Amino acid sequence: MAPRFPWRPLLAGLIALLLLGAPASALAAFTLPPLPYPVEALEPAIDATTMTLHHDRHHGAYVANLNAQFAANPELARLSLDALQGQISRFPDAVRNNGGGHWNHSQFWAMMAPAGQGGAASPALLTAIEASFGSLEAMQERFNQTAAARFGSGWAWLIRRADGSLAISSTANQDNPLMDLPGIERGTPLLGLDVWEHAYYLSYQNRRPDYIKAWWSLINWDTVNRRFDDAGGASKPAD
Ligand code: MN3
Repeated sequence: MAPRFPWRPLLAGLIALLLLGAPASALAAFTLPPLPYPVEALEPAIDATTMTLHHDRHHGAYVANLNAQFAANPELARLSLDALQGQISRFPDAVRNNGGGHWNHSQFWAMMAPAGQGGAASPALLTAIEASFGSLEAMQERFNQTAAARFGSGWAWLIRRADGSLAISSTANQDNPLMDLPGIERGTPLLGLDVWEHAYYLSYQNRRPDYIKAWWSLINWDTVNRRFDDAGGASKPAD
Protein backbone atom coordinates (compact mmCIF):
# COMPACT_ATOMS: atom_id res chain seq x y z
CA MET A 1 0.00 0.00 0.00
CA ALA A 2 1.35 3.40 -0.93
CA PRO A 3 2.11 5.61 2.05
CA ARG A 4 -0.73 7.97 2.82
CA PHE A 5 -0.23 11.59 2.10
CA PRO A 6 0.73 13.19 5.44
CA TRP A 7 -2.38 15.31 5.89
CA ARG A 8 -2.29 15.11 9.65
CA PRO A 9 1.24 16.47 10.23
CA LEU A 10 0.68 18.98 7.44
CA LEU A 11 -2.50 20.23 9.11
CA ALA A 12 -0.82 20.31 12.53
CA GLY A 13 2.03 22.27 11.04
CA LEU A 14 -0.37 24.72 9.44
CA ILE A 15 -2.25 25.26 12.70
CA ALA A 16 1.01 25.75 14.59
CA LEU A 17 2.10 28.25 11.97
CA LEU A 18 -1.17 30.15 12.35
CA LEU A 19 -0.97 30.13 16.15
CA LEU A 20 2.68 31.16 16.26
CA GLY A 21 2.54 33.38 13.23
CA ALA A 22 -0.53 35.39 14.22
CA PRO A 23 0.96 37.02 17.33
CA ALA A 24 4.17 37.73 15.45
CA SER A 25 2.34 39.63 12.74
CA ALA A 26 -0.02 41.23 15.26
CA LEU A 27 3.04 42.64 17.02
CA ALA A 28 3.68 45.00 14.13
CA ALA A 29 0.49 46.78 15.11
CA PHE A 30 1.08 50.34 13.99
CA THR A 31 0.03 51.44 10.53
CA LEU A 32 0.44 54.63 8.52
CA PRO A 33 -2.97 56.33 8.37
CA PRO A 34 -3.92 57.74 4.98
CA LEU A 35 -4.08 61.51 4.60
CA PRO A 36 -7.67 62.70 5.15
CA TYR A 37 -7.45 64.82 1.94
CA PRO A 38 -5.58 64.71 -1.38
CA VAL A 39 -1.88 65.70 -1.25
CA GLU A 40 -2.56 68.92 -3.20
CA ALA A 41 -5.54 69.93 -1.02
CA LEU A 42 -3.50 72.20 1.25
CA GLU A 43 -1.89 74.23 -1.53
CA PRO A 44 -0.69 76.92 -1.70
CA ALA A 45 0.11 76.96 2.05
CA ILE A 46 1.70 73.47 1.87
CA ASP A 47 2.70 72.13 -1.55
CA ALA A 48 1.80 68.64 -2.81
CA THR A 49 5.41 67.41 -3.02
CA THR A 50 6.05 68.36 0.61
CA MET A 51 2.86 66.58 1.66
CA THR A 52 3.79 63.44 -0.28
CA LEU A 53 7.33 63.27 1.09
CA HIS A 54 6.26 64.25 4.59
CA HIS A 55 3.47 61.69 4.82
CA ASP A 56 4.80 58.75 2.80
CA ARG A 57 8.51 58.93 3.60
CA HIS A 58 8.88 60.75 6.94
CA HIS A 59 5.74 59.57 8.73
CA GLY A 60 6.06 56.19 6.99
CA ALA A 61 9.57 55.82 8.37
CA TYR A 62 8.44 56.60 11.94
CA VAL A 63 5.83 53.84 11.68
CA ALA A 64 8.26 51.31 10.18
CA ASN A 65 10.97 52.14 12.73
CA LEU A 66 8.50 51.94 15.61
CA ASN A 67 7.30 48.53 14.42
CA ALA A 68 10.93 47.42 14.23
CA GLN A 69 11.13 48.04 18.01
CA PHE A 70 8.54 45.37 18.91
CA ALA A 71 11.07 42.54 19.10
CA ALA A 72 13.23 44.37 21.64
CA ASN A 73 10.23 45.91 23.46
CA PRO A 74 7.43 43.30 23.46
CA GLU A 75 5.36 45.33 25.95
CA LEU A 76 4.63 47.70 23.05
CA ALA A 77 2.06 45.16 21.88
CA ARG A 78 -0.08 45.88 24.95
CA LEU A 79 -0.17 49.66 24.48
CA SER A 80 -2.22 51.89 22.24
CA LEU A 81 -0.34 54.70 20.54
CA ASP A 82 -2.04 57.17 22.91
CA ALA A 83 -1.16 55.15 26.02
CA LEU A 84 2.44 54.76 24.87
CA GLN A 85 2.99 58.53 24.97
CA GLY A 86 2.21 58.74 28.69
CA GLN A 87 4.65 55.88 29.50
CA ILE A 88 7.40 56.81 27.07
CA SER A 89 10.01 57.25 29.83
CA ARG A 90 10.10 53.44 30.22
CA PHE A 91 11.32 52.96 26.66
CA PRO A 92 14.57 53.58 24.76
CA ASP A 93 15.10 56.62 22.56
CA ALA A 94 14.19 54.73 19.36
CA VAL A 95 10.66 54.19 20.74
CA ARG A 96 10.46 57.76 22.04
CA ASN A 97 11.49 59.26 18.70
CA ASN A 98 9.47 57.00 16.41
CA GLY A 99 6.49 56.56 18.72
CA GLY A 100 6.35 60.32 19.18
CA GLY A 101 6.79 60.85 15.45
CA HIS A 102 3.91 58.50 14.66
CA TRP A 103 1.58 60.10 17.21
CA ASN A 104 2.52 63.69 16.31
CA HIS A 105 2.06 63.26 12.57
CA SER A 106 -1.18 61.27 12.92
CA GLN A 107 -2.62 64.24 14.86
CA PHE A 108 -1.02 66.83 12.58
CA TRP A 109 -2.81 65.62 9.42
CA ALA A 110 -6.15 65.59 11.23
CA MET A 111 -5.63 69.07 12.67
CA MET A 112 -5.51 70.51 9.14
CA ALA A 113 -8.11 70.90 6.40
CA PRO A 114 -8.19 72.57 3.00
CA ALA A 115 -8.44 76.36 3.42
CA GLY A 116 -12.02 77.42 4.11
CA GLN A 117 -13.16 73.91 5.08
CA GLY A 118 -11.99 73.75 8.69
CA GLY A 119 -14.86 75.58 10.37
CA ALA A 120 -14.25 78.00 13.24
CA ALA A 121 -13.38 77.88 16.91
CA SER A 122 -16.44 76.93 18.97
CA PRO A 123 -17.88 79.41 21.49
CA ALA A 124 -16.62 77.19 24.34
CA LEU A 125 -13.08 77.04 22.94
CA LEU A 126 -13.07 80.78 22.19
CA THR A 127 -14.10 81.52 25.77
CA ALA A 128 -11.24 79.35 27.06
CA ILE A 129 -8.76 81.00 24.68
CA GLU A 130 -9.88 84.46 25.80
CA ALA A 131 -9.62 83.46 29.46
CA SER A 132 -6.04 82.23 29.03
CA PHE A 133 -4.64 84.64 26.42
CA GLY A 134 -7.01 87.62 26.19
CA SER A 135 -7.99 86.99 22.57
CA LEU A 136 -7.66 84.55 19.68
CA GLU A 137 -5.17 86.90 18.04
CA ALA A 138 -3.07 87.08 21.19
CA MET A 139 -3.01 83.26 21.38
CA GLN A 140 -1.92 83.04 17.73
CA GLU A 141 0.79 85.64 18.29
CA ARG A 142 2.15 83.69 21.26
CA PHE A 143 1.96 80.46 19.29
CA ASN A 144 3.81 82.01 16.31
CA GLN A 145 6.59 83.33 18.54
CA THR A 146 7.00 79.95 20.23
CA ALA A 147 7.01 78.06 16.90
CA ALA A 148 9.54 80.46 15.37
CA ALA A 149 11.78 80.32 18.45
CA ARG A 150 12.02 76.49 18.60
CA PHE A 151 15.70 75.96 17.87
CA GLY A 152 16.30 73.17 15.39
CA SER A 153 13.58 70.54 14.98
CA GLY A 154 10.43 70.24 17.02
CA TRP A 155 6.81 71.20 17.51
CA ALA A 156 4.71 74.06 18.87
CA TRP A 157 1.52 73.22 20.74
CA LEU A 158 -1.70 74.68 22.07
CA ILE A 159 -2.51 72.49 25.05
CA ARG A 160 -5.31 72.12 27.55
CA ARG A 161 -3.88 71.74 31.04
CA ALA A 162 -5.49 69.39 33.55
CA ASP A 163 -7.13 72.38 35.29
CA GLY A 164 -8.94 73.41 32.09
CA SER A 165 -6.70 76.38 31.27
CA LEU A 166 -4.88 76.63 27.95
CA ALA A 167 -1.17 77.17 27.30
CA ILE A 168 1.31 77.42 24.44
CA SER A 169 4.32 75.12 24.64
CA SER A 170 7.06 73.66 22.51
CA THR A 171 8.85 70.31 22.40
CA ALA A 172 12.09 69.22 20.74
CA ASN A 173 12.41 66.55 18.06
CA GLN A 174 9.33 64.24 18.19
CA ASP A 175 8.45 64.75 21.85
CA ASN A 176 4.92 65.90 22.70
CA PRO A 177 2.94 67.20 25.71
CA LEU A 178 1.57 63.75 26.57
CA MET A 179 5.02 62.36 27.33
CA ASP A 180 6.07 61.65 30.93
CA LEU A 181 9.46 63.26 30.52
CA PRO A 182 11.23 65.98 32.49
CA GLY A 183 11.06 69.44 30.95
CA ILE A 184 7.79 68.81 29.10
CA GLU A 185 4.72 70.80 30.07
CA ARG A 186 2.02 68.12 30.28
CA GLY A 187 -1.41 68.68 28.80
CA THR A 188 -3.78 67.55 26.07
CA PRO A 189 -2.57 68.82 22.69
CA LEU A 190 -5.38 70.68 20.91
CA LEU A 191 -3.26 71.99 18.06
CA GLY A 192 0.28 71.14 17.03
CA LEU A 193 2.59 72.52 14.36
CA ASP A 194 5.53 70.61 12.91
CA VAL A 195 8.44 73.04 12.54
CA TRP A 196 10.99 70.50 11.31
CA GLU A 197 12.55 71.80 8.08
CA HIS A 198 11.12 68.78 6.22
CA ALA A 199 7.66 70.28 6.84
CA TYR A 200 8.28 73.50 4.90
CA TYR A 201 11.72 73.76 3.29
CA LEU A 202 10.74 73.08 -0.35
CA SER A 203 8.39 76.07 -0.47
CA TYR A 204 9.72 78.33 2.26
CA GLN A 205 13.44 77.48 2.61
CA ASN A 206 14.59 79.33 5.75
CA ARG A 207 11.41 81.44 6.03
CA ARG A 208 9.81 79.48 8.87
CA PRO A 209 7.66 82.46 10.02
CA ASP A 210 6.00 82.58 6.56
CA TYR A 211 5.14 78.88 6.83
CA ILE A 212 3.70 79.39 10.31
CA LYS A 213 1.56 82.31 9.12
CA ALA A 214 0.26 80.39 6.08
CA TRP A 215 -0.51 77.32 8.22
CA TRP A 216 -3.23 79.20 10.15
CA SER A 217 -5.36 79.12 6.97
CA LEU A 218 -5.39 75.30 7.25
CA ILE A 219 -6.63 74.79 10.81
CA ASN A 220 -9.33 72.15 11.14
CA TRP A 221 -11.17 73.90 13.95
CA ASP A 222 -13.80 71.15 13.99
CA THR A 223 -11.05 68.75 15.11
CA VAL A 224 -9.64 71.25 17.61
CA ASN A 225 -13.10 71.90 19.09
CA ARG A 226 -13.72 68.17 19.47
CA ARG A 227 -10.31 67.61 21.09
CA PHE A 228 -11.06 70.40 23.57
CA ASP A 229 -14.48 68.93 24.41
CA ASP A 230 -13.10 65.38 24.69
CA ALA A 231 -10.42 66.63 27.10
CA GLY A 232 -13.12 68.06 29.37
CA GLY A 233 -13.69 71.50 27.86
CA ALA A 234 -13.38 74.46 30.19
CA SER A 235 -14.53 72.50 33.23
CA LYS A 236 -12.08 71.76 36.00
CA PRO A 237 -11.79 68.15 37.13
CA ALA A 238 -13.79 67.21 40.23
CA ASP A 239 -11.68 67.18 43.40
MN1 MN3 B 1 7.32 66.02 10.28
